[in-house]
Amino acid sequence: MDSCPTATMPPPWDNFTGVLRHWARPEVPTCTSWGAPIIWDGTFDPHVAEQKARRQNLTIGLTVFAVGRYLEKYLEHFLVSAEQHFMVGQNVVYYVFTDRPEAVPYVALGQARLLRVKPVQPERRWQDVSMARMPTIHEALGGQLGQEADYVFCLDVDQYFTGNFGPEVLGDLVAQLHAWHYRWPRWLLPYERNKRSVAALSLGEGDFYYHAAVFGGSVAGLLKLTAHCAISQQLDRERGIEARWHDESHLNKFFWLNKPSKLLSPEFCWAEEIEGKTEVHHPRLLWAPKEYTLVRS
Ligand code: 2GW
Ligand code: MN
Repeated sequence: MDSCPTATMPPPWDNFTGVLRHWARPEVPTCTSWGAPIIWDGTFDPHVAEQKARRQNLTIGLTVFAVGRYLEKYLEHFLVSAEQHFMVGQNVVYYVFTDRPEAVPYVALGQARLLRVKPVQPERRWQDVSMARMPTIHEALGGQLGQEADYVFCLDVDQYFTGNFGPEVLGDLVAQLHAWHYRWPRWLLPYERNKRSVAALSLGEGDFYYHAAVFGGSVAGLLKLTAHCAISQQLDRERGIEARWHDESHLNKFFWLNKPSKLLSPEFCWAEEIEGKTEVHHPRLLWAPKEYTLVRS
């Protein structure tokens, strides 16, 4: 078996990837200082991961929120592309959270795939729409979602799949490297710096900057993550402060305190407008274009 050069303990990740081929991508970091793999195209065998997941008869949840205008604008493309690329051949359950259940588009689903629509309150401020996802996901994990799924991925809706997004991404706590920031020195990363916020990290803290558009894990791992973020957001609110990047700031604090067991390369959440990054071989999920004037008004 391959091992992480810096790991002091047996790495927790060979369950799904089989052998992680570090040598396949010598130009990028494929292992963190605490021994978690960073999944780049070419470092895993998708068939090994798929067969392992099939043998375990896993069910994988996918949560997505489509509130207000984001429903018409993004949800259909998100779901249609997920049917083509997300956990193909596995048992999948989509949880679509929306303020307008009746407006959810019909999307034909493959075998062993189902979609549940869950009503949520529309929040007045978009920052609250984004942050309200943490307590809502937490509650779902404590109920039906937590009972029917083994692993869950929680995604922004303003993106679409363009390549295979399979069981190689599964792990107890999975974090996404942010496409804009993955090469930046850590003191420049856009963490919350105000010490009054629960999300604050000092200049010497932080491992990577993680993107809240994609995170995942086991039900137990995500119960812990969503509880941390929901409680921290509430504490900040009681003090009259809001972290710089809302739920994403609290997520970054959580992953500083609780190291992710697996990291996804920016190929798993890529922005097409970023140019000249030859290490990005195979984008699997792309940011959809934003029309700020339309949706943020
Ligand atoms: C959000 C901003 C402005 C106007 C509307 C909305 C909005 C968000 C909305 O009207 N309806 C809605 O369902 N949302 C949900 O919140 C949707 O699932 C969306 O993907 C998610 C986050 O909002 P988004 O995608 O506009 O924020 P980004 O792409 O700038 O996201 C990053 O930063 C956010 C915090 O500011 C979150 O942490 C997000 O996870 C990050 O990717
Ligand atoms: Mn987004």
